[in-house]
Amino acid sequence: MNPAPATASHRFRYPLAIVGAGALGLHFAARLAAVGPVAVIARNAERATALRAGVQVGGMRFRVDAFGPHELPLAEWVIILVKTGDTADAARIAAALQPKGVLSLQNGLTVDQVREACGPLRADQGITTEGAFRDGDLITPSGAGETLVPPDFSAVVELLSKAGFVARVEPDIVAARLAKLLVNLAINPLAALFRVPNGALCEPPVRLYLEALVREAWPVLRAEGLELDESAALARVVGVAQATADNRASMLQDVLAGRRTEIDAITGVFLDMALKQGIDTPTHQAVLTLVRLLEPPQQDHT
Ligand code: KPL
Repeated sequence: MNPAPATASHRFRYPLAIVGAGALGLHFAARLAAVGPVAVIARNAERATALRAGVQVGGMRFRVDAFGPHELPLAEWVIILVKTGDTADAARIAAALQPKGVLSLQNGLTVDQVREACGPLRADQGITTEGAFRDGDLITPSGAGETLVPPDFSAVVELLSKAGFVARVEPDIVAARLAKLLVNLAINPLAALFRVPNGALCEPPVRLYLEALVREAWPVLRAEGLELDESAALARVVGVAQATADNRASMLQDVLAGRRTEIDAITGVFLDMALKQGIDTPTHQAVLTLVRLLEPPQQDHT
């Protein structure tokens, strides 16, 4: 996808733009739009037109300032909220908005890819544990999480806080990203395999699997810089699962919609780390194989 940069006929500069019109992107956009202008960049012009007609987010009908990739506005700051398979395209679009900075809030570890696509622009990756899911045209926010951003992005924290999100600057964003990876490693594949909302993962029988995944994951993530022992790691995962109890994890949503999942960007990335460290992680390996079996044979990043 070749993004078209903003032209002189379309000069309004949004304080914030979101690249990605999935459940989470629209959840963020709806709340931000209640307190100021926000642009949403959809995957194509047809989707943008549909969004401009309105979308239901929770109890609110929301007319989105939506744009396709060939009619881009300008923006001060850009948040990327697309699936990991679409990162490079999304980052190129984000850069074409001519912002002060591009912030990925995606799952997985996408920071290198985003930086590469953004060139000299300030670009980094924060984390969010906000949850939302989509049923047809209805987006349902499901459990307030928190959003942590690197120090250079305090302006984004201000915008998010004004919209009522729990957001803050996190000086050790590398550790925060590893903590989010831990959460995704345990919650996402199990939610997809057992087809349950996040809260059910803390109860038997799935709890056993959750504990096994955390037990294998924490030594690997610790060696990468996440200062958590086994019980703290488990408490972190259970805390997020309970805070987003009614949410369908994004991997479950992908499986139910017949889409490709983010298993390679989550468990695949983790298995590479474990391999480099020479640590055996058979349960994660099994989970990767099982989730791949649920995916459609052809790539489909819609
Ligand atoms: O990031 C998430 C996801 O679903 O991808 C969590 C935090 C697990 C919330 O569901």
